[in-house]
Amino acid sequence: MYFENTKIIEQSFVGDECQGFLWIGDPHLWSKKPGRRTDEDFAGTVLEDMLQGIVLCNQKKMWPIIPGDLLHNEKEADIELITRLLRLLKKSWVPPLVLVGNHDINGKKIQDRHALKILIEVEYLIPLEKNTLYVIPVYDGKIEKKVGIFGIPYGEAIPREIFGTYDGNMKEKNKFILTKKKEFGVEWIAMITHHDLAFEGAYPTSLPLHEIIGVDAWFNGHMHSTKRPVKKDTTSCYNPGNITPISVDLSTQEHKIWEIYPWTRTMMETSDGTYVQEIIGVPLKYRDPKMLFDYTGYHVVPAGEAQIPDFLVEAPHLEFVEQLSCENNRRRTDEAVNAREALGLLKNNNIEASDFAFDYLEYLLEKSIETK
Ligand SMILES: [Mn+2]
Repeated sequence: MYFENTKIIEQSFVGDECQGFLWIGDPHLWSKKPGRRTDEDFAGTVLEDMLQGIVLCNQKKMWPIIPGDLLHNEKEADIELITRLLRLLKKSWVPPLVLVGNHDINGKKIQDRHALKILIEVEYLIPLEKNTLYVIPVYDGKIEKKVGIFGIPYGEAIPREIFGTYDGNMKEKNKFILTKKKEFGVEWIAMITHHDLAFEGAYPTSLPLHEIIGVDAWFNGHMHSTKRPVKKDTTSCYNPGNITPISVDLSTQEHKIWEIYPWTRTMMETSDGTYVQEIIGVPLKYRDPKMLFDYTGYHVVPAGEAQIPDFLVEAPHLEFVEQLSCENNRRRTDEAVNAREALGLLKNNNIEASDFAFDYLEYLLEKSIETK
């Protein structure tokens, strides 16, 4: 049972006010700016997008969820940025729930040297940690119902069940889940992850989606493009996408924040024609994609038509090179796009950017070794 040693923390200080949750995907707040962004003040743009989310949360009494990568660089040490972020978080009616993403930290565990830790320490953020289930009362009409919410930080294994496995038929399984939820004092359970998952059009080595017995809704950050939901037996899987585009390939995606109402009976279609509970996308302030990025020298090459450089073809014994060389595998990943953007900066002889590019390349290489 995944929830064997799980701490249950009741967040009852909101009384019967909370109406639902709001998804504020991967902000990537940074005191510098990603390679091709043209903003005078990139952090200001991201904070403005986040503020739209916080204002909506305050109006509608929704609990903000930040599914990882609140910060773009784990070495972030810009006091001005932290001050501006604190000023924003102070405006929220409740401290946002936050998951640790791959950009927030270096290594597996969040530590005192990470900027994110300051915000958790002063209780402006509530960390979604391993083995912790937050129980939040969420109002449904006139009735208060309890929602359970927990997170799996980046790099941690995703469970198949939370209350133990069950092999009986569907009806018996549902009864088992219901009984277990009652024991934990919740009626609906959401899990937040920050992983590469096999939604439509995702990277081929991404993790498969599957039922997690006991989890009603599985929400994933990390992948910045909006994917259609997927239904896996009793678990609905969502990948809503992030708020501010940091790479050119997502410049034209309509960036949204997403309202999540655990008790809604309104449904939305999945990628295979089944139905899951609806989440509602609220578009952020429109910014012309042509103004957001510098497209100088940028050529959009459709997947499959790109030429593999000779030096890559000559090194086929490396698995990541094989992956790059395989036409079907030529898809974007968050890390690869960022590495490419960072390398763009490196070419301009920017020392700080070269550190960043080096870190990314090291990370990519480590990742390709891990998947062997
Ligand atoms: Mn991200």
